[in-house]
Amino acid sequence: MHAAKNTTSKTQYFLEKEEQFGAHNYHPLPVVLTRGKGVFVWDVDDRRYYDFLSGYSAINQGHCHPRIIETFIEQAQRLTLTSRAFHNDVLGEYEEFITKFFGYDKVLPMNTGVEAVETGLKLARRWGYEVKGVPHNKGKIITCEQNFHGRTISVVSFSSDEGSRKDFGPFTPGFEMIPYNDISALQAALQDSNVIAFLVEPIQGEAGVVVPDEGYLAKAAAMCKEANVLLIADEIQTGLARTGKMLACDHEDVRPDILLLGKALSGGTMPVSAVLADDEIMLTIKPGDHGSTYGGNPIACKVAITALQVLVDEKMAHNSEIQGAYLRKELKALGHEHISIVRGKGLFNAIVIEHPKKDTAWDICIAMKKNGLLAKPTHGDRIRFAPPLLITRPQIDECIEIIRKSMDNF
Ligand code: IF1
Repeated sequence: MHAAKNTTSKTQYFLEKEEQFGAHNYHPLPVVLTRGKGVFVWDVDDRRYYDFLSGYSAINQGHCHPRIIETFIEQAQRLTLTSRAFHNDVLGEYEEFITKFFGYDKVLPMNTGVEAVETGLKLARRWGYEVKGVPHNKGKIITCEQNFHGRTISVVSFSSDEGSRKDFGPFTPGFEMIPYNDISALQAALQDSNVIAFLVEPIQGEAGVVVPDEGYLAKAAAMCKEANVLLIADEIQTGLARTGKMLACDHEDVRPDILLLGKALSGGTMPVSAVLADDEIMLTIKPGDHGSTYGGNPIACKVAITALQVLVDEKMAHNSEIQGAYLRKELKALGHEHISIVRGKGLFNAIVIEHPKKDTAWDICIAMKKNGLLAKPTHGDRIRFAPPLLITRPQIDECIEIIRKSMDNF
């Protein structure tokens, strides 16, 4: 009944199909999209929306970016997959491009974000036993409360979100959780000589865009170095210009030992992830020790080169910084009684809703949808605002107007 009030019969048709035949592991907004261009998406009734989620930051370059799509199609017509059993004429070119781009000796290509995380953890453990000399199977990896790194059993083994873990055990041992943005907790955890690595998001996305104190990352990096512990930065969501720099780590001139990338590495066209590290770490993995059928496939390689090039050519980090600051300023200027917090960096932002009614954030998202803007609530009271990075100032003005109008009813 509730859904029917907000949807047309055409939309309802698609909602019912998913409800009947798909697993119920998501609860999307009742909108059915059929095409996208730049900062916009259109639904099956041809209504246009601003996309303020950007596929959880996979669409930083904008929907269906012409250069990325052209690259995709060109390579798709030529060679799509060789597996890593044979060489192809694209992989090496991509490996050279991305390692020089980010300044690392080597790259290990994977597909999804969580595969990059798993790969980073495996690499760290190998390095811990074979280079650092931690006693076998005694290694520990430090992670943060409220983290989000993906959905595999090992990765949810160190999640603090009950829903992500309930009845999925037994879990993988070897992880220790500390509070995020807490330097003394990290200091204490690093006392243990069996600690191999510290895995951290430079800004916590799923937690509701939690930006740590200035200097946190730099201090953490220095302390890890001092303790001979690897810093693994999960930049799968914060990377690739989202926060106003190419990497969120760049805000504090931090160079992680292991860098994890995903999402926008393909501009939203296919799952492409990457793990970057120097030889001392990367060469601990030998032929046959790790891999993936699709990792480093020719389409992914070509698309990733173009996706990175587009970010640079269109100065998307700069635009993210400028428009992000403007968006936060205008959100604060709304002075809305139910917006208790506006926070973020670049175009990676969230508002926290304070309202006596529990589902207000969801209801606000439904109202914004009606007015032509799509955003997603998390944790019941937070709404993420993360549009594609090519959004312009007049477009932000229009979006602020939509947000204001949508919130006036609450
Ligand atoms: C879902 C969140 C975003 C990530 C970081 C690794 C991964 C992700 C920092 C895994 C994935 C996604 C997955 C998506 C929801 C989404 C999300 F709300 F859950 F936290 F973006 F904010 N590291 N994040 O954010 O990447 O394997 O999915 O490619 O529904 O699970 P993946």
